[in-house]
Amino acid sequence: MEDRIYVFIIGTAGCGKTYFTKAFSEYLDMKRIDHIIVNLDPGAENIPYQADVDVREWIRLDSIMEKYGVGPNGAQIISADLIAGKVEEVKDEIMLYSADYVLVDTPGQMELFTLRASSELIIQSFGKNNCVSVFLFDPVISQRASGFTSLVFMFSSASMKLGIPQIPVLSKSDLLPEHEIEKIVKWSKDPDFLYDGLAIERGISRDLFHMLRDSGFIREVIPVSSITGFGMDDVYEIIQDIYYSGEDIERLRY
Ligand SMILES: Nc1nc2c(ncn2[C@@H]2O[C@H](COP(=O)(O)OP(=O)(O)OP(=O)(O)O)[C@@H](O)[C@H]2O)c(=O)[nH]1
Ligand SMILES: [Mg+2]
Repeated sequence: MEDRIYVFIIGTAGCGKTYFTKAFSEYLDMKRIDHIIVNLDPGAENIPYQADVDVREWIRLDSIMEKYGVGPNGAQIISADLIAGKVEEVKDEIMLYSADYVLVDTPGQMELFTLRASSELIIQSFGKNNCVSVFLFDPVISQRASGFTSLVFMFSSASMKLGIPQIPVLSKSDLLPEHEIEKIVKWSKDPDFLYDGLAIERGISRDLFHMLRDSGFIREVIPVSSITGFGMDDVYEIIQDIYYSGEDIERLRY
C-alpha cells in the first residue's frame, strides 16, 4: 500500500466541508504531520485555506457557464464530468509533494462527487486501499429524527457508491446545545432510540427502518467543530485505526 492516505471530505451543500478541511489541516500542522490540501470544487469562492492542488487550475465554473451557455447548476454537472478527464493531471501534481495525508475538499452538492463517474476514476487512480471519506452530518438537519435518518440514507448511498471506509461526523457541533449533541449521538448508537424519535415525529415503515438498521449504516457519529477544533483528534485516531491498527477495512466497506 502507498504510504499516503487520501481523505475525502463529503456531505450535503453547506454542511462544513471546506472549513473542516481547513480545521483538520490545522490539526495535522499542530501534530507536525506532512499533508497537502486538494480542492476539487471548481465553483469554490473564497477558500479559507491555501490549496496545494486546485482543480480550478484546469476547470473554472464561470468559464464553463460562458462556454456552454448554461447556468451554475448545469455548469456544476459539466465540470464534475470534465474533472474525470483531468484525473491524471491532478494525481501527477499531487505526486510532486511528499505528504502522509492528502485532504480532498469536494464540491458543494454531494451528488456531484459521489454519484458521477469522476469519483470512481479519482479513487481508482489514488488507490482504493489508500482512500477514506469523512461524511459530515449537517447539525441543523440532524436535530430531527427524520432529518438524521435521511442523512443516514445519504451516508449509505455515498458509502455504497464510493466503496471506501467512511467515517460519520457531526459537523459544527459548537452550534448545538450539549443535550442536542447527546441526543444525536445516542440516535447513532442506539437505533431503537432513533426509531422512537421517528415514531413521535411522523413514523417510518418498520420494514424500511429494520432494513436500515440491519444494514449497519447507522454508526456512531463523531461530533466536531471546525471553529474550536473539537473532535479533530477523534477523527484522526479513527483514520489511524483504520489504516494502521489492523482494523478490518472490509468491515467498513459496503
Ligand atoms: N459555527 C460553525 N460554523 C461553521 C463550522 N464549519 C463551517 N461553518 C460555517 O458554515 C458555513 C459553510 O461552511 P463550508 O465549510 O463553506 O461548507 P461547505 O460544505 O464547504 O459548503 P459548500 O462547499 O458551499 O457546499 C460557513 O459560513 C462556515 O463559516 C463550524 O464548525 N462551526
Ligand atoms: Mg465547500
